[in-house]
Formats: sequence, C-alpha cells, structure tokens
Amino acid sequence: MKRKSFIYSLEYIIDMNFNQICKAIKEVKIQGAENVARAALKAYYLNPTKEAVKKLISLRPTEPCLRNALAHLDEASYLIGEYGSKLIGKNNIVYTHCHSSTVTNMFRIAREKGKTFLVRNTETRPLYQGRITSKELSKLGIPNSHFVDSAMRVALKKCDIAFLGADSITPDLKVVNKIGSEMACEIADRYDIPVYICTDSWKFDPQTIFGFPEIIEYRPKNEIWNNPPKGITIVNPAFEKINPNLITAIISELGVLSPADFISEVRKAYTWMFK
Ligand code: RUB
Repeated sequence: MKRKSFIYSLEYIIDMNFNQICKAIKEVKIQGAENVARAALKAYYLNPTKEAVKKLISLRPTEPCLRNALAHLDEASYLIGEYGSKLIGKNNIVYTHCHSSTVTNMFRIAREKGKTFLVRNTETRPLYQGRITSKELSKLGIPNSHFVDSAMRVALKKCDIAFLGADSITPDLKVVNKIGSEMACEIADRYDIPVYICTDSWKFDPQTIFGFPEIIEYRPKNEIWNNPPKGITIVNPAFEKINPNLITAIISELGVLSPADFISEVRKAYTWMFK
C-alpha cells in the first residue's frame, strides 16, 4: 500500500531560500529531527556546496538525522566516483550528454587520480545543459570537445565508454534521463561502446511500484520556438526512458550492477518501500 507523505507541516518552506531555511532551523521554527533533516536537504539542493553542508550541520548540533541525510549524498557521490573512475582507461575518449553533477564529480575524481582522458559531450537543446558540463570540465582541466545534438553519432562512434546520469529508475529496470539519452545508448550499442549510468540509489522511484507510471515532463514550446507560424505543434519532451538492454551497468553507492541487480539491491536496501 502506498504510504502517506508526512511532509505537509513543511509546506511553508517551499518558497524559502537557503538563508531563510537556515534561519528557520536555527530559530527552531522548523523543529523535530526528521523535519529538520528534510528542510536541510531542501536547503542543500538550493546550495549544494561543502560550505552549505558545514553550515547546515552547525545549526542544530544534536541532529544525526540531518547529518546522515546530507552525508548519504556525499558518500554516494564519492563511491560512484571511486567505482566509475576505475572504468576509464588511459587516454580514453569518454562520452556524456546533458549535465549530471554525479557524472562530472566522477570525472573530477578520475582526474584527481591521475587519469588522462578526453570528454566528448553534446549540447542538449533546447536548454544547453551540455554547456554547463563543458564549463565545469574546463575548470577541472579536463579536455573536452563539444558537439551539437545532431552530431551525436559522430561524437560517440570513436568513444571508448559512455557515462550518463539518471533522473529516475523504475522497478521495470527503466532509467529515465534527459531526452537524447536512449538515442545515445542505441548509437553506443551499434558501435559496441559500453554505457554506464551514474546515479545515487535514491533515484529509484517508489511510486512506480504501485502502478503509477513514471511521468515524462513535456516542457513549454517557447523553449524551442518563440513565435512559430500557426498550425505547427511544438513537442518538447524533457526526458526519455532507456531500454535496460542498452545499459551495461548502473554505478551507484551499491556498486557497479546490471539494471536487474541494481533493482534487487535496492529492494534489499529499502525493504520498507515495497510493503
Ligand atoms: C538533467 C539530467 C541529468 C540527471 C542527473 O536534466 O537529465 O542527467 O538529472 O543529474 P535537467 P545528477 O537539466 O532537465 O534537470 O547526476 O546531477 O543528479
């Protein structure tokens, strides 16, 4: 049976910024260990930096729930970096699409370990999140070649390995990620390039266990074309589901696992979700 959400008492923080949430936690306007942890997670998402983590932890020193929630994300990111970087060979050409902080962090760790590799990435129309990836890689000193989306096959076919992020993973083994991701996987399959998904296990979507389909977000048409002539229907899907057969493995804090093994480890790790 689907459980009720208990976060109704925190609705008022939805419009708060990072500093306002910190103030509310400090002044005990947000109280109760679990509510403090939930609010801190929201604040962390608004400001995902090491300084923010330090500040959030300092607000209520007797709150291990808050510390554990924040630590999970950092620990998972660290482990994904450790596992993923091992898969990058010397002077590899590596592909990625869109912007995944988990993938970029893994590249950072690989670089810190002395791995030399070149990243090829696609720009990700219409919002160009691929540029964020390119900018971050440049800052990290990782050589990077940037391609338009329609050059995806050209970008990919000489790559040794591909890494993508995930927005959601469903019990029927589907990884949902930025539009273009399944196309990238199909091209990679054609050229025998292994594809790894880098993701925290929290991307598993428990709602889908209860028969709710994973909804694919369709975004406003003006992101693509501001004033198109009449009679044109603009279709702007933000995400797509990837066929699990096209995924070599999912790299998470649970290990480097096939989609089926990943789901079975998630089932063990989060038994309460399946009741
Ligand atoms: C971003 C996207 C990313 C995942 C994973 O899409 O698809 O691959 O969100 O990101 P959008 P992360 O730009 O529309 O949010 O690894 O940072 O969780």
